[in-house]
Amino acid sequence: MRSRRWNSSRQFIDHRSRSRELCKTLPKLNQQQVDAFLHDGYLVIEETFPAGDLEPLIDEFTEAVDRNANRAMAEGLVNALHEHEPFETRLARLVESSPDHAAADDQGSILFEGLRGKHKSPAMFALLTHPHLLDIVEAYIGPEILAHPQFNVRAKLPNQDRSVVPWHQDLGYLEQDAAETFMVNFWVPLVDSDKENGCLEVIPGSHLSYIDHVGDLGPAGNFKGIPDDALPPAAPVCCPVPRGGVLLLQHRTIHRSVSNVSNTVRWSLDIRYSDPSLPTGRADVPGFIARSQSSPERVATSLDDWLETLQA
Ligand SMILES: O=C(O)CCC(=O)C(=O)O
Repeated sequence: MRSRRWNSSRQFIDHRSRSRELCKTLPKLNQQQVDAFLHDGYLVIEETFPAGDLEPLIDEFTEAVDRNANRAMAEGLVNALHEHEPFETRLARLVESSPDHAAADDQGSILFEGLRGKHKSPAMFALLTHPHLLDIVEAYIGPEILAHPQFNVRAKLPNQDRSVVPWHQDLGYLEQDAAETFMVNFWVPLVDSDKENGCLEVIPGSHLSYIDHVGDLGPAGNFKGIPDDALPPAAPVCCPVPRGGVLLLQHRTIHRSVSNVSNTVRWSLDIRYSDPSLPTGRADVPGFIARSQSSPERVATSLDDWLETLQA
């Protein structure tokens, strides 16, 4: 195992003084919270936006689950629609009751269409450009903000090995040209999240160095990550986050998600932001400009603008 100390105290100090200036305008972050994220590499903010602001996205996923259920029924993958189950449980009941559980639960199953990875929709665009999220990002990197191309929606089902994510740093999933790009990463649950339904755990202070990642980790062997014997000694912290809250992470903060041992689906998004002038670690996939003081005309104002950047 080779590890590399991140020795950029200058960048650290610059961010701190910038944030001290900007956080005065933020109703949602006090100075202590601003500093805690820089110092610890993570921060739970319990009330980030009114939970109702997540409804449009939840409605889109609810419709997708219904559409997928009907297709799966037509194709014989499921034999009950479970249409009275709520958002929190319907997908789990569909998969569990399938006569071919392995096929239903497969990542490529029609039951998960539109419910995994890079969901691009009006509600997703609205969430990515939510002013409260962008205000938080601005406190750390200033008013030039790129919605980073790496983001995910995750429907983490009960007792589903393939969605248990081992210890890793998000930088381990990016090209290393992004090593010095300060990123503000948000983990956004769409339902109340806790240890039982598989929330995240973090290692405080682990954001100061990068540790090489290896493959085939996690109970299903499907993720890159950091082996246990290479982890720093600090005790992990479990980070339950209520719906309407977020967990902030830096791109070197070591974190994992634990198994969902509840009987509900732990729905979440993970999204990221960085300065548009700095490498994203995903040179081949564009993000979009979510906020810009210097070039407001470059800001994407709709889903169409976002989709256009992908074609450029
Ligand atoms: O949501 C999860 O289960 C894992 C999320 C994660 O590890 C990440 O966002 O990097």
